[in-house]
Amino acid sequence: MARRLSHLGEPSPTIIEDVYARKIFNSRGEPTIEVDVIAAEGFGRASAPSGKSRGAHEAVPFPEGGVDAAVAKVEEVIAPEIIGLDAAQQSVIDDLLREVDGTENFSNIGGNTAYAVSLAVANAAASARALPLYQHLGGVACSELPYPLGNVLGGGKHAGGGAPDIQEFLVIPVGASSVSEALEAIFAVHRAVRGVIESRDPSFTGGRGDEGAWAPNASNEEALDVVYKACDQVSREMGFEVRMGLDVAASSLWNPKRQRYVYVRDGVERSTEEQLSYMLSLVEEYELAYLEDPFEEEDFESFAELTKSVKSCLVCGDDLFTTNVNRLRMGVKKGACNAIIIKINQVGTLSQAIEAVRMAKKHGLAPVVSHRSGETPDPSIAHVCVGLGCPIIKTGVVGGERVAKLNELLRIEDVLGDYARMAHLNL
Ligand code: 2PG
Ligand code: MG
Repeated sequence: MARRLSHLGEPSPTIIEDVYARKIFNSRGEPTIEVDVIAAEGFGRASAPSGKSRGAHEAVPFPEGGVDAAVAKVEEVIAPEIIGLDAAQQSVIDDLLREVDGTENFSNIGGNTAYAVSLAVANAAASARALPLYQHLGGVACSELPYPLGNVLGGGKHAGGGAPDIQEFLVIPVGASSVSEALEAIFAVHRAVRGVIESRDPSFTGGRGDEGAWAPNASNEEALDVVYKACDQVSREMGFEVRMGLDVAASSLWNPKRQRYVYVRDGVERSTEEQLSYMLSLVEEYELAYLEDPFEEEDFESFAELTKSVKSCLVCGDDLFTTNVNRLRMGVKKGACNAIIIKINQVGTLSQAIEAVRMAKKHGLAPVVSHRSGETPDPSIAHVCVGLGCPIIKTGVVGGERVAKLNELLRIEDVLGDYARMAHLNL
């Protein structure tokens, strides 16, 4: 170990002494990678989530050979490079990961491998500095907390055949004045949704999709009505507004040959123009506060058309942007979206995600830090969201791996005490 000094030439508590990787399992029971980073005076761990409805422009999750190959890459290729470096220099480590990989999309070492190393390094640096990760990333002035955006009913690729075509029916408690109040509201809506489903379908088995959202045998319209009713009920009970959102995940519905959005459950096909007017009608009828991926991932123009036609609704790009600054730059030029999903493993490293957040804020897009459908109990994204000052966290409602992030927000709120305040929502 030759390089044991920090970049200031002093002995540093954040110097990386060892890196270790292992295979663990995510919430779907699929294998994934976990990385431990041991710094001179700290320890960091992170594990990678996995998407099911992935964007075409995302980083490749694992190298050829899967998780076993990823673990071997960490030990044989990555560890020797980063041992001796300073974990506090996140961008140096992240640049190195890209260099070691040598491809545009992390197809050599895997985006999830890069994710786990990058975030474990950040956690190790925070631990060595005796700071929570959000403060390591955002500094001492960091005190704004995000609104939770969680799905209470689901379909699409995250559920079975009888469920709606729209992937996620989301709720956001825009009127909450604290995280604890916000969480009470989303859990109440989740419960209320079950009640409304059962009142309409006594044979409902209580089945849930990948992210813990109820997966009923229901058309898209029935599902929209159920969630709208539950939001209304809980808004009245709680005394503040809880609004509805959707993740259409429209690339999963798009049939490029037919040039149509195919809604299998509803037995309906829509052209791009019809999809636009359908989306506009949903925003109006259900007073949507949030609409993610309403069009397929290459159709920047329709995103722009919708964005300029709605008021008090965030039009968010997930598969459209894949947390990638080059895609975001295209979106900004065309006026597509006023919000962007930030999923670190879509690009691989924390530094690249930070760059996307900065660019989004500069151009007035709300960054929404997000989980994946296959998650681990790793709570790091709650810290990333607070540390980077993002106003919304999309991390599901129930399920241990989702609640892990929400409970971490409660801990942060508790520690901040009187300094805690909710972020500003441009709604
Ligand atoms: C999405 C996500 C998370 P996946 O589309 O936004 O909800 O799904 O992780 O399967 O891409
Ligand atoms: Mg999405």
